Amino acid sequence: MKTNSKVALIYPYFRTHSQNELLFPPLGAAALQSQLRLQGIESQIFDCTFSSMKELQKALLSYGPAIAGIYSMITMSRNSFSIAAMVKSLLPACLLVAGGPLPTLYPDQYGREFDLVFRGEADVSFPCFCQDYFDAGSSRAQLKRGALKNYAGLYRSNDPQRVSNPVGHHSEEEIKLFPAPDRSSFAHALYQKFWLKRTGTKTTSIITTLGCPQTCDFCSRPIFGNLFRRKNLDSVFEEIHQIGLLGYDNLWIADDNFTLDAAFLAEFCRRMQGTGMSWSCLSRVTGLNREIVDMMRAAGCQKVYLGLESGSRETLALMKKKATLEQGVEAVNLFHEAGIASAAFFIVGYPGETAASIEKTFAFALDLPLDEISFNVPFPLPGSPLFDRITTVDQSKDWNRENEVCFVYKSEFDPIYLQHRIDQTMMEFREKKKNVAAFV
Ligand code: B12
Ligand code: SF4
Repeated sequence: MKTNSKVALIYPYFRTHSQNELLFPPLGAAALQSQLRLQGIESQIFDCTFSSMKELQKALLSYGPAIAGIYSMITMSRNSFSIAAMVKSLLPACLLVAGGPLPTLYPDQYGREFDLVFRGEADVSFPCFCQDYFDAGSSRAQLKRGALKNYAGLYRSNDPQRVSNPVGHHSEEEIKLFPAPDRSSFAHALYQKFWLKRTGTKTTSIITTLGCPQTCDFCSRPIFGNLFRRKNLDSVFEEIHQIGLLGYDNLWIADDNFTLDAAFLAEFCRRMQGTGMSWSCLSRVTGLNREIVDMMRAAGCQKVYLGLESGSRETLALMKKKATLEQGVEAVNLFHEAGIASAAFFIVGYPGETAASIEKTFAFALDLPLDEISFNVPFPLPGSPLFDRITTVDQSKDWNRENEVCFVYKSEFDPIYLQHRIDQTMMEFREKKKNVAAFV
């Protein structure tokens, strides 16, 4: 009898329809799917974005996987656990595996409900494990402790069979040989419909570099960490070509800090010219100058997302941002003058800041020629230095929606007042933009 050797990769995000919602196909699942297929393993992605729990249930029953791999992150933990419970009751023989940012940070919590957890970058370890599991007959009884030692980042919590393998990062040389993420099974028409309605472009995400060497206090980089690595630009441009064939005309570059390596950025910009595709990216405010910014514009860059974070020097120091207010102002002006739209993220209510410094942030945001602004209260992301410092984090609280103004720890600031001031500032910002548009 042929053993079942099918892998289901489940991305447990169901649309929230919140106004901050941004929809992108999950690149982690796409990366794993291409690696699994390279090894000849049958797999299917179940992207829940446009689906419902009922539809997922029906689709999983009909597919009948031997392994169900479920992604999880801070806004999706409840969904991940509900889906795991559903798989357990409907497909009891199916091996449950968790991966992604939150299982990486809380392997024990996930290990109680899942058979196994893969921490960190799972491009090589997870497909290798799947192959060995199938070769051994797809049975839980085969999961001997000794054999499980071979897979980087693998974690199993049940004593005395506990396994906790070290988490590693793939080297730049390895990454340069990885296949492009397999985007073939996503609902591209629905993603494009969403983006056309929202921005008039057909946007999708891409990753060209991994990791960020900075150490901002509030940031957690659970998967790619501090080690900065570049993909092979030949492969990146083959991926961009494929993305174009799927009907997209705009890229949302999801790298932690796309402008970090000036030589890589320059080569990217050179090759981007003539593709007819526009793009946006995340950038720090440091290391920029007019030449770089003009080059980005000539290559089709339409928007940058900047982590300005605060209008107060003292608060920037608390956040260990290693960027000055002046550098923030200069970056915004450079992009503005080059005709690249800029969107800025701010955090208000940082532990240790004052009511006066919060007001400085609101004033700073209104003063700059920015095209979009957004404010958040600090969210101590597990894995960040901020999280380690705050002792009053309520572990049972997580986000269910993007950008909620809700403290998950005992803060000295009143969230109702902050929400009120955020709403006022947003209203002032919209008014200012209207007046500028009328003047122009
Ligand atoms: C793109 C992105 C988004 C996009 C789109 C998400 C999407 N559909 O992919 C948008 C803009 C919508 C977004 C929004 C948010 N995001 Co976001 N996002 C990212 C970002 C920058 C890249 C994700 C990505 O594509 N990575 C590339 C792929 C290849 O990596 P990966 O998904 O991690 O997959 C690897 C492993 O995790 C693992 N793996 C993945 N899936 C599985 C499954 C199994 C079974 C296994 C075994 C392994 C495994 O293997 C993969 C290959 O190595 C990451 C930061 C980062 N650099 O990773 C943050 C990140 C995931 N986001 C984060 C956050 C906090 C948010 C928001 C809550 C922010 C906010 N203020 O609203 C929202 C919530 C969105 C929501 N939908 O609920 C955090 C999560 C932290 C946490 N502890 O959970 C991260 C890590 C950023 C950070 N530094 O804090 N995000
Ligand atoms: S906030 Fe940005 S610059 Fe700072 S550590 Fe995180 S990814 Fe790097």
